[in-house]
Amino acid sequence: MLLSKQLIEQSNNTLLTAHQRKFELAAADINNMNTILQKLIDFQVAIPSWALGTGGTRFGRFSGGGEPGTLEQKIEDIGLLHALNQSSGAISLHIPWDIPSDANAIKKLAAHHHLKFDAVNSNTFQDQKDQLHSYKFGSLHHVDKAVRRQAIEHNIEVIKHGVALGSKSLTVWLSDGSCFPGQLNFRTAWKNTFESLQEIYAALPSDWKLFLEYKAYEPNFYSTTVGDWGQSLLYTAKLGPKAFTLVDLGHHLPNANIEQIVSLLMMEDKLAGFHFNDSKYGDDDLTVGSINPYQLFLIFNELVEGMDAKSMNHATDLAWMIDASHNVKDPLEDLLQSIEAIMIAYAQALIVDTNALKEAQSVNDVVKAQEILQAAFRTDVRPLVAEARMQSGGALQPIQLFRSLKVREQLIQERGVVTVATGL
Ligand SMILES: [Mn+2]
Repeated sequence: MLLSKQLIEQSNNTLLTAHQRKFELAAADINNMNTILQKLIDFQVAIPSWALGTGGTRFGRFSGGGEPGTLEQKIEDIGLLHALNQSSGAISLHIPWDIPSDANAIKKLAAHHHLKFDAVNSNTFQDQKDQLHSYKFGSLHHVDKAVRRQAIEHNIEVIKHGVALGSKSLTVWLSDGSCFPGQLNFRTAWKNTFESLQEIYAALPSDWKLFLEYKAYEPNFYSTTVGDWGQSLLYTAKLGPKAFTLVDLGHHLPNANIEQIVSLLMMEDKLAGFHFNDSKYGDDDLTVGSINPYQLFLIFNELVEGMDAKSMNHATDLAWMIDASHNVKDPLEDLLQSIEAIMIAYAQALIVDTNALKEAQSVNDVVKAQEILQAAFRTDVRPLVAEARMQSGGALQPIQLFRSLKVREQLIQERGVVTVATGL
């Protein structure tokens, strides 16, 4: 289904007076409002093709109705999100879950919904039906060269799919690791992985990037071969200038200082971008900003400061993507909440008084530094985010409109109650 501009405008008109009152109040204290609004308008977050269905756990999956059963339907769903918030203008495909049968037709459909193709993702953490060798004991680090070869070829295949669609980057996340002490020789595993990555790196087109995502644990529980940002950076530094380290917020051990990691990766020009989500305990894949919005703000504060220090384009120089899963929510409503949380954290980072903060840091005024950061964090920037959304043609209240238009009910009518999206 398509949401007409007219429906969105009608809805905005009924909310306009209340919005303007809140916006003017918020705007009164902000100097460079137009610059901030333009940055918010430009900022786009890619939606992964596996986030449109209801997420599961290893104990069960409770599918909702009207889930997209095909790649075409997934693109339509992201088109709906983008129509509502004008901030979800890209899709990130997972191969082999979403192999396009006709790349040109898929490209056309995406363009019709004003969507671009973000990074393509390979999958060597599962065995596929027709696969010759198993990834039970890893893929790029495997002790058997034939398994490594198969995993390398798969990644090269994924690059080819991406080229056909206009993607410019490959994200590699490996579940390779070990569950028990003694299972692996760490150095052999590292060297095998590095040699495999070198072959994939060599197959990248000249304008492509390789993103290497790390994760502390799970599915392996004793060691992970790309287990933290140091290990990922070691690989990407040795691979070359087209290799970058990807930060997934849920892939750290508890209480890790992610904002510091981000800051240093940017300093080294090695930050690829983000997989956004939130977590309480581990890789929980919860809605962005649902558990620890202050951490998200602190990360964006480092991002904005670091990108500005290098004159980077906030919207295009790093990769922004959601990587979350939704056990108990409507996936589309959840994604709207995640995008909103990202935009709020970004807007708060944009209003930090950077000069005052530098001044406070230079004289060790710890209290002042905290006051400056928390003044931004405690500012209600929702009217700014809503204004940017309205100016770019989106809805002032996306979730409210999604519900009042009964979008999910219509999708269930179109697709049926029992539909299951591909993914985990
Ligand atoms: Mn991820």
